Formats: sequence, C-alpha cells, structure tokens
Amino acid sequence: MRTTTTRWLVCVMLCVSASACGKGDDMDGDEDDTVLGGPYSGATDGGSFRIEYETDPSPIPLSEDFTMRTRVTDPDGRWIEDAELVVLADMPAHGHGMNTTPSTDYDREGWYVTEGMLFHMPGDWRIIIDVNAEGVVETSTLPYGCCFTD
Ligand SMILES: [Cu+2]
Repeated sequence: MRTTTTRWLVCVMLCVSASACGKGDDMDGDEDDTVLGGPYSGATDGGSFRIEYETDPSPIPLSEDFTMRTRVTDPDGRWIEDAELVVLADMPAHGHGMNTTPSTDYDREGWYVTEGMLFHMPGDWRIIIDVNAEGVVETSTLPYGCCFTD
C-alpha cells in the first residue's frame, strides 16, 4: 500500500514538472495567445544604435534553419561597420534559448549575417542582438511570435 502511494506521488510530481517545463507557467506564455511575427526594427536599449533585420526564409519557419541579416546604424542612419554582433534568441516563458549556436559575420553596408538560427518550438520568442561598437555595448530585444504554418 505504501509503495503504491509513493509511486503515485512520484508520477504526479514528474507530470507537474514536465508540463511546467513544456508549457511555461504563466498564461501569457501560452502559444494560443502568441501574435505571429514581430517588429523587424528597433533601437538598442541605450539608444545608441538602430537595428533592422530580415530573415531567410521569411517568415521564420518552425524547426528549420534560418538566416538573419541585421543592419546596424547610428540614430542618423549611418552604417556601423566595425561592430561585434552577437545574435541569439530565447523563449522567456519557458526559460530556454535555442538549441543551436549561431555565428554572425559582417557583410557590407552596415549589414551583418547570422547563420544557424533555429526556433524548435512555436510560441513567444525574443531575438536578442548585442552590439559592441565604438566602445559602447548595448542590446536590442525584439519579440517574435513563432511560427506560421500552412
Ligand atoms: Cu519553449
């Protein structure tokens, strides 16, 4: 009798933690509320840089590699050519990032290319772009609802 009860408790605990892991623990994180896509431009948190990006394919597909092209300018629209850019993404409601490690290289005219991005779940992602240029380190965080399916 005691053993049965213990097994039942272990099962309940596993189930609870599994669902918390998979779905997130707040209502806002539920994928049913996800607004697909997101803003393709914005400023970094300190206001020193402007960011715009495009993806290939677009929109971002679920569970497929995509490439990001990101342009960095100053607030007057001048290209920033010598930045060190780190582009990542996470799902804040689930507490995880991507399973891939993208790499970013400079292309030209203020554009940087990031290879190896992959969204492995539908729901609310954030694209996080760290810019290190001209002695300033700032971050742009842009929401992205994944993914369109048809
Ligand atoms: Cu997730």
